[in-house]
Amino acid sequence: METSFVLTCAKAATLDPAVDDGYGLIEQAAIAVEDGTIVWLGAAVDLPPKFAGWSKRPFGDRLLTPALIDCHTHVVFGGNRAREFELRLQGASYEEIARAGGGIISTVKATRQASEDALLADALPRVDALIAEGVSVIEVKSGYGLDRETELKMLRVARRIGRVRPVRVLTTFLGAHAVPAGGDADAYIDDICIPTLRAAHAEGLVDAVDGFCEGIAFQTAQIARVFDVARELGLPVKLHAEQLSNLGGAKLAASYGALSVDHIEYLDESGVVALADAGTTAVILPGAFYTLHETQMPPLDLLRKHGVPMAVATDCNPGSAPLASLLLAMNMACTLFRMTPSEALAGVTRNAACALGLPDTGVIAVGKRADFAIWNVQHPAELAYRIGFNALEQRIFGGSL
Ligand code: DI6
Ligand code: FE
Repeated sequence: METSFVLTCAKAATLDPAVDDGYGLIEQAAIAVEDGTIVWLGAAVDLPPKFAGWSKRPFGDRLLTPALIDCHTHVVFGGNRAREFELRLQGASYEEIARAGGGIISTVKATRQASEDALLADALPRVDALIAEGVSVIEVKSGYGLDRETELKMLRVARRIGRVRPVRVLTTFLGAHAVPAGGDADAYIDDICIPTLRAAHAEGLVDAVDGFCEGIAFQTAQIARVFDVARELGLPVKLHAEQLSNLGGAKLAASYGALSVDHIEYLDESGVVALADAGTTAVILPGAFYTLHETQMPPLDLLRKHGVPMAVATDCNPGSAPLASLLLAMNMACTLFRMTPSEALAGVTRNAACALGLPDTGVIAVGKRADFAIWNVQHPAELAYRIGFNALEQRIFGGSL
């Protein structure tokens, strides 16, 4: 395997924010890669002579973008919730099903029963679907265990995904996802969730800490106790916030310097300002909005007004977003929320990297990882425009063709 080469293509969308076309386009581009890292990029006619002898990888009339990043998933879980889908179609709401012991709690039961190998085998097809769309980084949350053993099992499975597939996996501890059946929320946080976080961290299984701040899950004061421990352990935080109501979760997360707040359909302007001040990324999850047939739209105009970066992710999970296509999530963000195609592409590349605190990927620039997606399209707007069509020609992962 050659470790240095020069890629050429008709167009590179670098996602360089300094270029004001929204895509950072370079026409007839060349990109020099050495040992998995970008060492030069620009117009092919300007390629410096020192790269002239390097082997060439011509991609003709193709479009090249950074490889995609799915910054919010729950791809590790047992079973599925197709029955609940049927109930919702008969009129039951997501909250009613959750309060009746269905919802997240039914997936918890299935996940506790599944072996590590079975969970991995179930997760891989979902991961493969994402990789097939040019994804190079996947965030994976725990949160369907709600006991020490199962939360650790989920995180070990997430780590294994990164060993058996050519994809980087970032793990997020989501012990504060739901109150176990028959349990007390405060006791669960103090006696199970926090000790489990410490154990998972000690085993090197946690890259970030998340929670579900919602009427059907946890209050801000309970999330704050988890975040205090995250801070003590030096772990970054993120939060499922203002998805079904506004409890002030985004402001709480911002006060901890959160990497991201996710969902945020009910976020108001004071919450948006808090995100802007903290440098927190807003993660937009149109798959859950679509699946739950929601009507409250996330405040995109306010996020734009205050300069909050927006990411887009699948939220791939068995209940509110059985979605394993990041391209479809981009299309939904545009069609449902009026995001522009360039915002959607930034949302699954540059801003998704910010949502994960990953400085080495998400844009095409010197010094970044050589993670690319090469598409059989003429213009980057085509990526969000098509529905149910994957135009990926090739993915390059860490310089490996
Ligand atoms: N918000 C979500 O969208 C998922 N979790 C969360 O906190 C839904 C999880 C599920 O319904 O299984
Ligand atoms: Fe989620």
